[in-house]
Amino acid sequence: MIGGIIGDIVSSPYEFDRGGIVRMPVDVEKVAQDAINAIIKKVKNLKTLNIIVVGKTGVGKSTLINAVFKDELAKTGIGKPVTKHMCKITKKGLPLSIYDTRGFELGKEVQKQVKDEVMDIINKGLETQDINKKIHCIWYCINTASNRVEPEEIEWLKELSKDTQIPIIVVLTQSFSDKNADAMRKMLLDENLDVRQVIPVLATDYEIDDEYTKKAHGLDKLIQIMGEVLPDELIDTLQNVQIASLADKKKRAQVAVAAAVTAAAGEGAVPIPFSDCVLLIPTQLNMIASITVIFGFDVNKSILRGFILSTIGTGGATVLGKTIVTNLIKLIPGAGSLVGGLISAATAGALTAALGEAYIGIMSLVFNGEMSINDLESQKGKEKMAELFKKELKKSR
Ligand SMILES: Nc1nc2c(ncn2[C@@H]2O[C@H](COP(=O)(O)OP(=O)(O)OP(=O)(O)O)[C@@H](O)[C@H]2O)c(=O)[nH]1
Ligand SMILES: [Mg+2]
Repeated sequence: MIGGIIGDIVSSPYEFDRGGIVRMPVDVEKVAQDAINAIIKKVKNLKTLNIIVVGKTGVGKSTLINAVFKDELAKTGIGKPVTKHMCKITKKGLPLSIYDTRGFELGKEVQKQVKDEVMDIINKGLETQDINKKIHCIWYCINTASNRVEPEEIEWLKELSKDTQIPIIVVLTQSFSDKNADAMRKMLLDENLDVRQVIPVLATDYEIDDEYTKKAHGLDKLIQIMGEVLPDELIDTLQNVQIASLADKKKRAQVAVAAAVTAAAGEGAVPIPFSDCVLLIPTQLNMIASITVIFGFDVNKSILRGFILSTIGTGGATVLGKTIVTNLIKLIPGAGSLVGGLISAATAGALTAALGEAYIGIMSLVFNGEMSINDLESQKGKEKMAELFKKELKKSR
């Protein structure tokens, strides 16, 4: 009997069954609070990602930034001038700084200043030896719609890649014509530039005429390449702040699930008295916290409480561990039954995997706008969570 068992919050002391086995009912409130604490700690520990965005005025830098990162950063963030032609955009609580560079279209003299300022910012970051202060990537934006790339831009791209070790990604903005984008990409590739990728992007839908709108595209590719060029320490940050690729968030979240499954299997053969805690031990809490951070949503305690209750369904004093676990196990094909009051390593792993996948499923629905974060607190949201968990259990091995 899982799902919908939304009983009172249990905070009672140990109970004994007829065999004298100690049962420890789960204190859902405490578990939810522990999960929130774990999330807060993880967010606090995220390293700051620093990106320089270069490109002539009007190429679509701000549009790109707003489409890739959460909170409409270019619109709502605070822009602080750090040099004559560079503005650092940040937002409280977001582990991200964008250096927006301007003036590259204003002739040779200003171009030289911009170049010097970029190098200066890069070198200052390097001097600190602090990952939170270093520049991790440069997005060099060129407008596809302009149909041309100035020789000075090619020249600078060559200089930049020669003078720094920072990965450079060329973003071909406003690529509403695939043909033009392909031609420009090919032309740039022929220059043998030392850049990581040349990616055509349309950051937001583009209405060509009343009948035809070109859909936004290319942002997922940009995130994928970012995932490849950034050091591992910054991948959780990237996923936390990006809103452009669900596939990449899921992939990263599944890494967290796999790690938890391995750990849970290692902790397997859990004695049944504690089995209603088995899903709530630090391994699973940590997994849920990791997935939350990767998705980057503001998940509150009430949502987590709902998730716990609607998946493992504990909480009611009438529903004790053995019943829950026995019923959950019945859903897992080939898991057998409880033997000697222990659940096997495989079962512990399967339960953990199902819990993680169900949570990823819920987060994905929110990402796609099929549910809102607030919906998760409603009865409908809880039913959805229970349904996903059940489905995942049935899928397992
Ligand atoms: N539909 C659509 N319009 C875009 C896109 N990128 C840029 N634009 C439009 O191009 C114009 C300039 O875009 P911005 O993002 O402000 O360009 P910017 O590079 O930030 O410009 P500056 O801040 O002046 O340097 C705006 O009117 C945008 O709406 C896109 O991907 N899709
Ligand atoms: Mg702008």
